[in-house]
Amino acid sequence: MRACWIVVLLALALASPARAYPEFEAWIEQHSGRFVNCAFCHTNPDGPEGTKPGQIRSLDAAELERLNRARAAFEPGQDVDSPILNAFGNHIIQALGKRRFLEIRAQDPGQLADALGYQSDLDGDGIPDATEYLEGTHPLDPRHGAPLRLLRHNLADHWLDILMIALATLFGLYGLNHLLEWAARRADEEEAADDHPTGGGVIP
Ligand SMILES: [Ca+2]
Repeated sequence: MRACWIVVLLALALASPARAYPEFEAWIEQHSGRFVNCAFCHTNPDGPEGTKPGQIRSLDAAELERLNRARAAFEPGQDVDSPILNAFGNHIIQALGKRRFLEIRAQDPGQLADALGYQSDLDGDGIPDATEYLEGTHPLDPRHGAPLRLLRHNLADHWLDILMIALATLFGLYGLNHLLEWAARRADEEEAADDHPTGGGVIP
């Protein structure tokens, strides 16, 4: 009996650190209506368990060391660089600490956005990571975001380019219009000269 308990406890000890956190995935999908997978926070879209790149059984000794350091980062502000997490996943643990992260997971995964705050924008698309979490868009893909937010950001970011293109187009059209008018005038003048020749030097 004692041996059974040891086996069960050992299995739990080995299994629990490797588990992903599907509560967050489920919350994002329910809140945003968008489908997300483990790649929202993990290196591998199939999650942390397995032998594929970015999964636990593929890690070498140095990567396991980084993994263990990240797992022990219970307080915020520590250097977190877990090989099974992507930049957003590492940012969460670094910003909140694993203790607060696990509390949010148990209480309400929706609290994660406010806990992170709205300053960080890892992909630089103008949409804070926390907002992307709420809206189910990927915080590491600058092409993935609510279309209107991306449009506003792009307009604000590239207004000078857009203005220059608009001015170049206007000047181009203005110049083309004048060129066509000049060509038409020349054609009219040549036609008039053909209809009324000047007489070619005949002296009366
Ligand atoms: Ca973003």
